[in-house]
Amino acid sequence: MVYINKLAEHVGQEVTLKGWLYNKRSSGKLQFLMLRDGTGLVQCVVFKGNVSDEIFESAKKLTQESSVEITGTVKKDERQVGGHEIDVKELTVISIAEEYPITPKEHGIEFLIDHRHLWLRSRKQWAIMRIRHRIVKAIRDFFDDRGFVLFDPPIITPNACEGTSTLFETPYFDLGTAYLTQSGQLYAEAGAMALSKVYTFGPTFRAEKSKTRRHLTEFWMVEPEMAFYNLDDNMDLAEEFVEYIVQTILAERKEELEILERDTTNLEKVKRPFPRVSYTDAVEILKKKNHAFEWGNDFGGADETVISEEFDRPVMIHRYPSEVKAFYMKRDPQNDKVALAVDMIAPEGYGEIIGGSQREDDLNKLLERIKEHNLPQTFFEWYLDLRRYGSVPHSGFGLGLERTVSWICGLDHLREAIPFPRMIYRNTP
Ligand code: NSS
Repeated sequence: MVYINKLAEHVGQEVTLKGWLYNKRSSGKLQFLMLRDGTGLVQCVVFKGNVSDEIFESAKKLTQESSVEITGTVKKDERQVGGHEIDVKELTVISIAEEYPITPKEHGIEFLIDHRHLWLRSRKQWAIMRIRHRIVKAIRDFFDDRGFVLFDPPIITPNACEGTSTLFETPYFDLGTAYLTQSGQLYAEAGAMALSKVYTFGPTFRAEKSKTRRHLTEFWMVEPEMAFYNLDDNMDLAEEFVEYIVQTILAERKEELEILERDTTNLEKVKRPFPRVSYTDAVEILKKKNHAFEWGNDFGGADETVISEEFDRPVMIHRYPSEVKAFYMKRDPQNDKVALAVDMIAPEGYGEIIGGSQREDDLNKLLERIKEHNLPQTFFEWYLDLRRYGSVPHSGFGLGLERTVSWICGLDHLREAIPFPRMIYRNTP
């Protein structure tokens, strides 16, 4: 058996393909079967003069998404999808599909998501999943090649990391309530003290009440954490990382970006250095554009878009008011009102893709923060130990995988960036 994406190696040869009927046209003695096998599409031509009557008849009976085995000769033909065509000699039906719910006509988005298990077979979804996979590989290659160790944090945790309002609870035997992790960061900090540079990569959970196109309740996040990195080192790494992901996809997923009709002009500009502006200066940008905003608030999606329009590549906003940021962020020694935090905002209205910071490494200050945030100190004793036993400056960030996929693919909504999206009003299929 040969895969469609390897046909170039078999021009002039007879091959056997296995797959599904994507669509079909016929005219008299000819039937044109568009076959998909998960690696690509190829047109298979059934000519009445070349095959038995049985084969010609069984080709006629094939419905959309029927599974089939086809043997024929590979011809090079640049005009065809994928650049090849198959001259069919043999055809065996594996399974005739019932009437397929997804047809070439336009379907509403709710209908498509209800049929997500089938929708994934469509050309655009195929392209998105292949880009997602390549982004995941780029992420792992980037860190693996730079001496980072993959470090897997637990998913079941006893407490909150990013704020108590978005926790998913689960009963946990005699120990009461446990929570699904919102971020592996606190554990990654322990990892960095043991291994110097680590990254976590896995699903995280947030009971977000928001119904926006930028929120999922289950999403994947990659979180590098580095001992002896300050905020500037952290930003250097973040921009190198995002440049690497985008440039890798532009180089290696051209066909998929074309299928998605992604205009890549803006992606091509994603090169270091990225602009860096302080939160305070970003507020000034908003004011200059007559966009009502008060210093001290967190930016919403609309604010982020207005700020990012000032720049032609991702922008890093640093030093946010400490009040709106998490308890573990270090305050700026030059100005106690701001935290050594950084968010990276993607261009084209895609919003925040990275959130990170330098961490508070002073035991007493961290204890104060835990009290201010009304967090139960007993649960954080292990985390405080990291400051008791050889505390060092350290930093890290988290990049949301689906937001990155959505931006690079040019999608309208995060729900197409993950195989089976989980949102406030949807946990099926
Ligand atoms: O809340 S974050 O801004 N930061 C953290 O969780 C830190 N603990 C990361 C760290 O420093 N190690 O989330 C990080 C990113 C954010 O920029 C988004 O890209 C993504 O995670 N994110 C989400 N993606 C999809 N859906 C939701 N609900 C979501 N929330 C955050």
